[in-house]
Amino acid sequence: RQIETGLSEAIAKGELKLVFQPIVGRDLDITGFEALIRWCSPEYGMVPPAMFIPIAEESQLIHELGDWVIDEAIVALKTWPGQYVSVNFSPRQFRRQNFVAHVVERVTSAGVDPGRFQIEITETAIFDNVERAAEILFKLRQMGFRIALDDFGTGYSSLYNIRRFALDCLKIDRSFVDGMGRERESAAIVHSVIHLGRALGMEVVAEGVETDTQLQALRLAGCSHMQGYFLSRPIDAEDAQMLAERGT
Ligand code: G
Ligand code: G
Ligand code: MN
Ligand code: NA
Repeated sequence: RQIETGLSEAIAKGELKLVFQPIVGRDLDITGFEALIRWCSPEYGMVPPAMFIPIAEESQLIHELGDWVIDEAIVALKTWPGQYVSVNFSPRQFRRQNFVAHVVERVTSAGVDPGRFQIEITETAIFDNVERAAEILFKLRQMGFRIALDDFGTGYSSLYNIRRFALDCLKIDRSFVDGMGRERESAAIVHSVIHLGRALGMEVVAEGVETDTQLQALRLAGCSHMQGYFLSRPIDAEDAQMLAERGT
């Protein structure tokens, strides 16, 4: 409860910041950045999002927080040459009434091309109302937004979801990338998701690339995009802008 009070004041006090982790193509060219929230609290120190997002999710706070993230992502998009920004949306944000109108309003009124704004959701967000989710994603895509399915492979009915929904990008969960070098099962799953994505014309991003060995194995497997500490940790907006302008 205490965290909730601190969190609701954190926005006004400027204690939140957004960091950006590059997403790179095969030649290490930067195609986008994932926006990740950080809370630097004078009271609690650095609070990881895994700790405060679930708390925010329990109340309306998630909407306030989410809007702040959207606006910060928009600021970044206006300063970078052409890359996209991938913004995480939690299930409750996605279920919000008028979600589509809300996001469209914020992004287009800022004069930002929706084609550079990627909406990252997990299978959990769509699971409880598949019909409604399909409608929302279809509308967003019609408006030109990019849609990514995050943590792919860890949710329910994965294959059903990619058949049913309009998606631009599949993000292979880092647990599979991590297991690739050790287990035949993980390697096989990574390979098949890469092929599936390719066959369906989707971008596939392997998450959690931590070693050169993983990077090479993913390249060999035909993976088009990668993200992880080996390539870059999440960095602040100024550093991201420099990378974006340099391109690699
Ligand atoms: O950055 P880190 O790996 O610690 O993030 C942990 C979790 O918090 C991830 O699952 C990530 O998706 C989530 N997260 C990070 N930033 C945001 C955000 O801006 N909004 C939402 N809803 N989730 C976020
Ligand atoms: O759930 P989601 O995929 O949005 O979570 C992204 C989280 O993964 C971020 O908190 C980010 O800090 C973290 N992350 C990014 N790259 C790596 C990596 O190479 N290894 C690990 N362990 N975590 C990573
Ligand atoms: Mn994510
Ligand atoms: Na993920």
